[in-house]
Amino acid sequence: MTTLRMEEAAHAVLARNDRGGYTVPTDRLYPFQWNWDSAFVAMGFATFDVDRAFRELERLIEGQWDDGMIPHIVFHAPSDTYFPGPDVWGTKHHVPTSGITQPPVFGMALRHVYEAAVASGLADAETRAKVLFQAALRSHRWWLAARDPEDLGLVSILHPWESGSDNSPAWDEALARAPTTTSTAIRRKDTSHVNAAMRPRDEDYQRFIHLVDVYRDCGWNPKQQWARAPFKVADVQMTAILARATADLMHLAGILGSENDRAELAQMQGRLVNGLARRWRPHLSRFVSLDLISGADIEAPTQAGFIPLVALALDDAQRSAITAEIRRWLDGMTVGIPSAPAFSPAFEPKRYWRGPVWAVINWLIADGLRLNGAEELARHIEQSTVRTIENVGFCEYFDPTTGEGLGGDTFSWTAAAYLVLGR
Ligand code: 2M8
Repeated sequence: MTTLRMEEAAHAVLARNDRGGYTVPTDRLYPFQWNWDSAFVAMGFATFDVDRAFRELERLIEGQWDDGMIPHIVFHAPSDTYFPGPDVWGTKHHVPTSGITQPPVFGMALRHVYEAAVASGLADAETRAKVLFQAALRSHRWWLAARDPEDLGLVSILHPWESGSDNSPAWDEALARAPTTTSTAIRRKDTSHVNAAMRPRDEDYQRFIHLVDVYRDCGWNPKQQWARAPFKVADVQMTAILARATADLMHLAGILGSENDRAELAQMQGRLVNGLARRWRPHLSRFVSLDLISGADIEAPTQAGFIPLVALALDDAQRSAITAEIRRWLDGMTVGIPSAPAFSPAFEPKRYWRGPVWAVINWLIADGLRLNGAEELARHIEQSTVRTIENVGFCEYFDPTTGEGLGGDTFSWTAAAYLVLGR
């Protein structure tokens, strides 16, 4: 297909997954609105329809909680093709939602969409962006209060689903402490849509649902959850995305907020950048998350170790070490960056977040490399992502060893990544 035909095909994927101002990740497998998927999708829409891009973000914050949290799933309309649905979460929000969150790409998306709207002359851009700016600011306040109560300069996940990298090898040790017993009956639907060999294992689901049971029993109260959490990881991927989104909001504060908002964001950003900078490990040439229950570094190699590129200005030694490490992970692969490298004992090239390549991860890492002056490697990653999508379609993820498309097809965030990275 020509590039133009592929762009039309990407628009068609987004149109097909549109459920009325919000976009499902893909039909049946994920029939609701997901938090970070929608942020990426909004940036994809911004390449051709800024009004619809705003709508995506506006619909997401319909699910925002009073305390500021933006949930990881908003259940706008019922569907029985996904587990766990709203009954399992039991959050009692007026729009049904899950009770956990996901990476706050929202602030990055807001800047991207707002700038595209201004460039295209959208009449109500500022009014709409102001509402979204306040929602983003409230959610960042929630992050620091609820998920960094000990002032580490790092925000924590209490559930692997929050990371977006559900069954990443990074969580293996920490998740093994969560029991496999559940009070909720587990009725997986994912394995009826997608080959079970490409999905998390049953044991992972048992632990995932055990955690949901614990937090539901806390009445979704952040303080109680923090005190009782059997899984608590200060995650460098999450912190980096939050720090970057905070910088993007600071940039917008001059137009969309007040001087106080800007000062508050600057203070948050300083705290996060300092916390993140302390997670660099020279002997690994990447950043590492911290298991707050054991107190140990999480050294298992995963893509998360490179995500701080989006938020930090690395020094020369760090920059050459991290780029060499990324090149090592790409070595021998048909397409990179693998979510776990081929040299890792945990590497499974077809199993979800244990090896496959994800277009949105490449998007973030390429963006961070460019910010850090590694233009050539950034370009290489973007182009190989675009070529892979052209070869096999808008798949959920890709086998790094073969370039094969895996998981769900006609996937929204892959279409959005194509539109943004292909420009
Ligand atoms: C995957 O996660 C959901 C749970 O949130 C699932 O497997 O049921 C992850 O890839 C996550 O990052 C993504 O946001 C979601 C929807 O695409 O699917």
